[in-house]
Amino acid sequence: MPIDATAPYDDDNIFAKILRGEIPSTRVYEDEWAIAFEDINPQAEIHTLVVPKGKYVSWDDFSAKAPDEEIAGFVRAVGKVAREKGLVEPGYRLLANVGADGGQEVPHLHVHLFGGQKLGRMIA
Ligand code: IU
Repeated sequence: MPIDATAPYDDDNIFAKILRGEIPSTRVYEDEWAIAFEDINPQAEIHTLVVPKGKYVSWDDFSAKAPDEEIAGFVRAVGKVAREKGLVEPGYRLLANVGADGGQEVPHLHVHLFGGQKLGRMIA
């Protein structure tokens, strides 16, 4: 079910549980600001989710409210995951779904990292 990006943060969302270690995940990266794990329903050869440790519902929430240090830490973490996966050459794609029209289903900000193949053009 797509979420309302303006709803208050829900501590019981699935990524909050993954961050707390209450639900297992295939964690491939962790630093002070973020974790990354493989998407359970991959849409590309490589489909990794990068999730900030801070409690932000969406990109909107994060970009409006997170301190600059946290934004920098998260953005750098996304780049590091892509580099560690060897994706800089040949390239990769980042995506953040926001709210109902964006098709966001999990109400904790996450950036999708796609790669490992030639990706087609897409809007939907
Ligand atoms: P979205 O941007 O909120 O639509 O993406 C949610 C993603 O989280 C989607 O690609 C799911 O396959 C993925 N996911 C997951 O990796 N592990 C889970 O337990 C659940 C969703 I629920």
